[in-house]
Amino acid sequence: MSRLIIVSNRVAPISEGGMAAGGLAVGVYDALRETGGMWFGWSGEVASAAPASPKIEERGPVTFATVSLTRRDYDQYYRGFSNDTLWPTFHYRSDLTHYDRHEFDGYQRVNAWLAHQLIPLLRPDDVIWVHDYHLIPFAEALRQEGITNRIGFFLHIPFPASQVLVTVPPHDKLMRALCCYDLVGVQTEPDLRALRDYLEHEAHGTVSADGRVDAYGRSLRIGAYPIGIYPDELAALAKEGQDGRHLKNLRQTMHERRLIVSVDRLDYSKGLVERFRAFEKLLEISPNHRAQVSFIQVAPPTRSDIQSYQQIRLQLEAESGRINGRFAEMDWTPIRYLHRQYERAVLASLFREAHVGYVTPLRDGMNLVAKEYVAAQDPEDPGVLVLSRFAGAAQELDGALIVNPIDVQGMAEALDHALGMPLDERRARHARMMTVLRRNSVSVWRDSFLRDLRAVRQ
Ligand code: GDG
Repeated sequence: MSRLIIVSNRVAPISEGGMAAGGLAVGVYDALRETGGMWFGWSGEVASAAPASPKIEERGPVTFATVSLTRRDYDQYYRGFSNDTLWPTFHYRSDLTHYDRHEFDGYQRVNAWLAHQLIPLLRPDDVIWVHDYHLIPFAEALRQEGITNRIGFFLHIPFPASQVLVTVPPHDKLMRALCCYDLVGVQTEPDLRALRDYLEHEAHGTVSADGRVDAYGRSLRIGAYPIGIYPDELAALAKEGQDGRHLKNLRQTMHERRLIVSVDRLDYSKGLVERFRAFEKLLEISPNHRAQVSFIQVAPPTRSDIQSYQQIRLQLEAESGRINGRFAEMDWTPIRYLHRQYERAVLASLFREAHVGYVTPLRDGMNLVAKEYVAAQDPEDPGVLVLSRFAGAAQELDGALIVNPIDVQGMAEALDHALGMPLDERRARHARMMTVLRRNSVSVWRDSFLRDLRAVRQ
């Protein structure tokens, strides 16, 4: 089978045991190990000058090829256009979108430069799979240098409604570039409908019922490929951690209280402020939960050099302080807000310990935490997932209590419902969701995308 080349903004650091930090990295790494291949992208380093060529590391059948970025490239391509223009817009936060034409120029320049760095490493029959919004123009840049290989693109974040996408001034250039791929994958059917709508009504292209597109003089395919996890591996990890130090310490401080858990990068798209207020509302409207329930929010820092991220951090610190000040007692802190990263195994066992998984983003491409929470449960005595309807995962996880994260009162009621749900109902909901997680695992996601990519132009 032809060699696989993965291109992503960051090349995930793979630890000695071969396990990377997140589900995506593990899933992609497995595919590389099976077929042999290369993972190309940014090393995460910012250096004073651009490297002449990528740094190459071989590990078994997988080659890692990484480059550093200059400060200017980082500011324009990564911090600027990717994370201060595309990220907020694609998450329906046009109010936070900042646009600077020089940053867009930098975004295109860095994409072209990255493509140029990859070309000497390519073989004619390689299949190239590019990931996420940082790299929309990557295929166009390769095509301009005469590369004819099959190239696929997967968007991990939501594809926004046309009327939102057109607020990005260079939307037409972005979408022309997107059509240089052979296959474009998005997470869910609503994302696919939004993409189709843009292609038909803004680009004046045609899209067939089975996803064949003709637009901007190019032919390609589009499809929905919901990303998954390895549910059974996560369950095993969660079980193993039950007697670990972190869990023992936690239990000692809980005194048999019920536990609600959330884990998110500290990002404004994750709906943290509304979530804190809904927990406050729960304590307000159901005093029986006071001193009986604790809420742990793990929120590791992310993109902290962007102003909107500094603001959400301040807001959250203020909210958790205010709510704790209002309800805490000598021996009970309602919200434990942890602004730091934990090991994957610790998080998995924390999920298993929690009676409620509280996952309420304002918008999310998929949200793997929702899936991980479900997989981590004890099937005999599972917890309940409270899930935002605006997470891609809500399209699949119909055993969750689905909420609208804007509706603080509605979320408080869902928490109350979850905390009181009888065992039979919890088991039935959990079993239903586990069936879906096993059916749509990360290997199914990857294999179906790659099968469709390999099939184009055959
Ligand atoms: C993007 C899209 C889409 C979190 N804190 C820690 C930690 N995590 C892990 C989680 C999970 C992953 O990071 C986060 O994945 P999500 O899917 O929840 O969210 P994004 O980071 O926004 O991911 C999203 C995803 O791409 C995949 O396509 O689902 O919609 O936005 O695995 O467990 N891991 C460790 N320590 C932490 O403190 N080790």
